Amino acid sequence: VAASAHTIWLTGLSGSGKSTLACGLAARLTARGRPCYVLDGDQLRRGLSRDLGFGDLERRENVRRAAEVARLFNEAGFVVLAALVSPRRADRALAAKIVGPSRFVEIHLATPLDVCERRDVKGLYRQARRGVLPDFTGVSAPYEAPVDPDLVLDTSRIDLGPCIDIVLNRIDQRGSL
Ligand code: GGZ
Repeated sequence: VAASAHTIWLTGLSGSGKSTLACGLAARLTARGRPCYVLDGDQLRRGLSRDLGFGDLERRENVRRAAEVARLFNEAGFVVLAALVSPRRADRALAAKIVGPSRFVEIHLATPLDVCERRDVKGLYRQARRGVLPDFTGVSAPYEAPVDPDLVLDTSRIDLGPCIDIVLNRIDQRGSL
């Protein structure tokens, strides 16, 4: 079991659809009888990464911790659906190294900034534009798009159901399930 457990790493802006896709994938994998675990940056920051902010170094540490947790779950046989903004290329490379490159599937949720901002589910973009929330990815902090991701998805153009199918097909092809 453990040998086939992968980490599906979803990277993208706040509001790009990472958590929704991670949960949708988890539901479908569970229905297939695959043990899986959703690792959500927003949730991690309420516990394991409670001490971390959003500066470059602290994001790097947050990503590192998430990757270490992903590795443990993979070793226990769980497919991990990781949903972290993880805006830096170098930090995602570190995550891949920790998880193991052969087990790491990188998916870029490339939903355009203006769409994410219009969704503004939590009102964070509004706060970021007003200058109340500093270092906000896409507004006042950088997002480095993956150079060679396994998949790129724009959730403003593809509905959740088809997105889930595309990801599952891609990882089936890779022999990752
Ligand atoms: C980016 C922020 C910030 C700043 C709070 N920049 O859409 P959300 O709300 O639920 O997901 C975002 C989450 C980002 O945490 P991550 O652990 O995924 O980030 S990273 O991988 O960069 O460490 C967002 C919210 O926290 N949030 N402030 N300044 N996102």
